[in-house]
Amino acid sequence: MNINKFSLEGKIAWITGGSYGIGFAIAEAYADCGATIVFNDINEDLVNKGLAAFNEKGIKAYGFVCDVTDENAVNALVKKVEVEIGTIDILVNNAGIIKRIPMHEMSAEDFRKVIDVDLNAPFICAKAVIPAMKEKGHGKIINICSMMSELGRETVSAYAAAKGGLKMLTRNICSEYGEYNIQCNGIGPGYIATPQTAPLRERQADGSRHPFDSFIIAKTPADRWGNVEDLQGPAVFLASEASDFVNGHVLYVDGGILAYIGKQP
Ligand code: NAP
Ligand code: GCO
Repeated sequence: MNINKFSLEGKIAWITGGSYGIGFAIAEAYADCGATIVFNDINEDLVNKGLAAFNEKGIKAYGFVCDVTDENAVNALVKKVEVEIGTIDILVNNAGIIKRIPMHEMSAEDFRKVIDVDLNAPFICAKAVIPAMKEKGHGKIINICSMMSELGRETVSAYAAAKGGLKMLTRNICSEYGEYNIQCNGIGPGYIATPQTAPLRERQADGSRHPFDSFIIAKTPADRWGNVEDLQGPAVFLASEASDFVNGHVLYVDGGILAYIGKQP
């Protein structure tokens, strides 16, 4: 097999919410494989934080302030990138939020906000890049799903609904655009140590592990939380020619949680 199938040389990759966390790690891996990196975040401070972090890694990245829920802003970003840098070959819908509130206490506004960022925005961003991908005759769209695309748990009703919907949006983009050589797949990270999950890992006052931390360790065959580097290889695979016949799939990178009933207490 030609190992260059995993190369991203000459490709332009847009990672939404890529200033830090999972998005940044994926962007770093794509840059290491030769891609030009475009990222956005919700405010200038975060974009500058991301630019500084990429610069520290020796990566020339293009950063933009853009709220992915704002369709006009997204379309303007894509147009600007196409004019100044080139058409986008790879889109990673990474930007996301979570609100951990018991459903009976959650406002409809909070529910809508999570759906807006975690489901409506991936639709907006994918819709913005598909026309040029159709024109070029190829494209890769990678939606960052979640174990909550498959499972529920207390307090994450909006997030699970959004990520479940994102799994089906992934399958529908595959169905509608596969004939144009556009592959749309998901990555379903398990529990990854990032700012988003920091509240679930905080040490207790007595120095003991957070109960949820212990719970996840017992549910994970790998016996550890994931780190952002665990996602880099799968993300490169799904962005590269090596996955041209993989479409509509959610690749779970979860250390085996979804396969495991959990360690007996
Ligand atoms: P994170 O640390 O919260 O980072 C999310 C990024 O998206 C942040 O830079 C955030 O900016 C940005 N963002 C949020 N709303 C945005 C908007 N409207 N427009 C533009 N950017 C926006 O999350 P993460 O842990 O790296 O997770 C990244 C993705 O993986 C998310 O979709 C998450 O649901 C998913 N995921 C995470 C885990 C995990 O265990 N960490 C597991 C499965 C799936 P702000 O800082 O301003 O919010
Ligand atoms: C939670 C966590 C999870 C992870 C991830 C798991 O509160 O349960 O935040 O939702 O973020 O989505 O795959």
